[in-house]
Amino acid sequence: MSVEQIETLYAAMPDRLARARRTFGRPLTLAEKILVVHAIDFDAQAWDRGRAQLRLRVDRVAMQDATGQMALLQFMQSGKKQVAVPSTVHCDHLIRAESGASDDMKRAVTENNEVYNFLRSASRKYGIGFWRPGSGIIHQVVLENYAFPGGLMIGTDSHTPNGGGLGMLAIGVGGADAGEVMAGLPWEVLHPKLVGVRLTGKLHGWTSPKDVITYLCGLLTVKGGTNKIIEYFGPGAESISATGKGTICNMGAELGATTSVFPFDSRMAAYLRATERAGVATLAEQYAEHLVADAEVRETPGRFYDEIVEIDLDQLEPHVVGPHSPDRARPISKLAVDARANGWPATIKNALIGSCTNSSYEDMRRAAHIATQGMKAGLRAKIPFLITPGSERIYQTIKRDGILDAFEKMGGTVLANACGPCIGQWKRSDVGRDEPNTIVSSFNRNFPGRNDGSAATLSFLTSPEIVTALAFAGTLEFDPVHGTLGGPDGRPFRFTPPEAEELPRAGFARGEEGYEAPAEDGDRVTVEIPAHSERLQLLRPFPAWDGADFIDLPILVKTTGKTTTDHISPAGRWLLYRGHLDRISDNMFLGAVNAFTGETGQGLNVLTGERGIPLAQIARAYKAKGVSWVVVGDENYGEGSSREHAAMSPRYLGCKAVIVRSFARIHETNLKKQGVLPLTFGDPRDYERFGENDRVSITGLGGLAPGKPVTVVIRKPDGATQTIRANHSMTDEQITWFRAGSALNAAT
Ligand code: MIC
Ligand code: SF4
Repeated sequence: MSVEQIETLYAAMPDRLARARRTFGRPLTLAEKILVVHAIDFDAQAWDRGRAQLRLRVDRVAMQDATGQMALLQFMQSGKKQVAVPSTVHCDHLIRAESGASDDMKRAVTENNEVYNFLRSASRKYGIGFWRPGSGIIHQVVLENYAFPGGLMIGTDSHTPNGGGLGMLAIGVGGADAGEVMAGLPWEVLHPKLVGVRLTGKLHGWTSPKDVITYLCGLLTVKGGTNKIIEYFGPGAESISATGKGTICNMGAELGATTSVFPFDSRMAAYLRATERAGVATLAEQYAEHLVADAEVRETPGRFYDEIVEIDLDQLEPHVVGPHSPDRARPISKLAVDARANGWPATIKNALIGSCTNSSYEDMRRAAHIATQGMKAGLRAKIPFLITPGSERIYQTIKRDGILDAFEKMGGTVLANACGPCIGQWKRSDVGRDEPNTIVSSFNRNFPGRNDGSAATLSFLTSPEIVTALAFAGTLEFDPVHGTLGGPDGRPFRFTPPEAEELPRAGFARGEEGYEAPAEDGDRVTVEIPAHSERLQLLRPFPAWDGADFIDLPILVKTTGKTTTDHISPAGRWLLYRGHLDRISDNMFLGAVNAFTGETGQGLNVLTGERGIPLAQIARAYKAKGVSWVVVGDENYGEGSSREHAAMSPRYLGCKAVIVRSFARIHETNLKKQGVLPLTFGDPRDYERFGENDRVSITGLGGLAPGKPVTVVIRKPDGATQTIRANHSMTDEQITWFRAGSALNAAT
């Protein structure tokens, strides 16, 4: 948005907010202010947290290259000529880390040519800004260029909340949501509950923004934030830089939170000025009282938030989380003991810094401060040390300021400005396929198989400065905060706490940032999709519901334990097929653990009796016979990413319903959008009732209505039946999606 458009938004705030205070009869939190200002129709809107469906006008849409393909393919089905809101595409996920930035970039551009041409031509045609491969990771580029206090954006990536570091409500969604908003429809979301996090004290020494969020992950768990906005406030907030706030909001996705946000302050203004947006900074300063929670809320928060968490930054220790889940948290001082108790290999094989979560100038400088200390003591990295800068601007700046040089001298390799190893785009040759091994990174996710495709890799997450110190030690036994390392002279060496400026003194260096504006006349641009592409496939609408109940459907899989989107639709090499629904569907449930057999990704074809068959193959066999199926799952099903392939592939291969203990927000919406029934057990123990050879009927679908449970009948192989209730959270409108076969069918 231009400064003028932001000014128009801000100018409307005083009146709108005063009206909301009158209607609610109380002061407002920051998140509420942003929601109120973006309501399509304030008066018609129900403002009932945890229950009402909000209809909102968003300021911006951002898409990355892996999810953006489906978002654009769906937008194209709307038949619109131009996007209705400012939108951008960012090429970051498809670049594989192999031998360093320059070679990796060349290879990516060749390998992904077809996909990049599609994204570029569609962007040019429909009025979308296009950020070339190498320009940086979506969230870093958005923070540098587009995020602003008080704004509302959606992004086809779960870490979109990064924008909360600049006081924006930035929310991760599936591609269907993005496609609809770009086609001019309002954006709908369940009115989130509000968690207030009051920060006191100051960040200091080794403790960094990452520790605020890893600590919180331990406290609230990966589902603690579902359908909630985490709003930070309190005197400690101002001790955190804008990019540090970005780190905290970014990784709020690991709590399952709808989004996270910080109040506007001087650190945000400084960042806006450093990124050449002084006009926005001045405007925000002028309207500052509207870009923070009301005074009464800050003074007596307990009355206005649904939950309150207090964190004293003075007391907070650096934390390390993992392996396999970001909420497995402990302070660094307990890491060695925990590793020994669990038999995790202490030797670290790789140390990685960067990613969208932690690749700011401040992060890199703090890590470089540790790197320089280590080298002065005569040490070098004991293990491979990989650095992914978040954007071209960061890359150019850290190069100019000698930071890259420090990393390289210590033995590090600089990778492209992209997601790389964070999303399995990492060609690793240092360990055998199923060899248990330990890695540490400053990333945000660590589900099994995430980084290198191997579930045997134990991935720990912590701040970039701790990762850098661990790279010198090569072992989880080392605690850089309290311990010493043996220097080459045999004398014990102790790191001093990292220190860094948050913003480059000489300003950011600007290289070729790689932005391409849309065409003046989109009508003259053709979207490039080669006829027999293996990577891109135009979508065909899913069939509408035929009006019949679902009778005697087999259970394709009953998953046990964590079933993240990485389990349902793995990334890594499968990223190749994100624009080709048929091809990517071969990855369906490859990472899911089958409760019936203990196998991963495999199961029983109940029609033929064959065992050990990949689940996607079984689904295809059922589909060929016209047999639909259901999935049974556990808690927080669909946790993690926004990739709607985890809903589209099941839909495409014949899934009618997913019945679980609980859902993660984005995935539940994605299932609804694609016309699959998302159901939760009336009683969580009902999960135990489902057996491998049972058949499942879901009845009364003609009378599907909001808040009304459906009946699920489980028929056992001996013919005995058990009837249970299952709940859904569909609104009237969402029920029309189910009937039409998908949200897109309902809209067109
Ligand atoms: C992730 O971090 O899991 C991803 C890869 O960025 C995903 C998006 C995708 O799968 O393309 C996300 O976070 O939404
Ligand atoms: Fe990319 Fe990793 Fe960030 Fe997802 S979490 S956007 S894969 S860097």
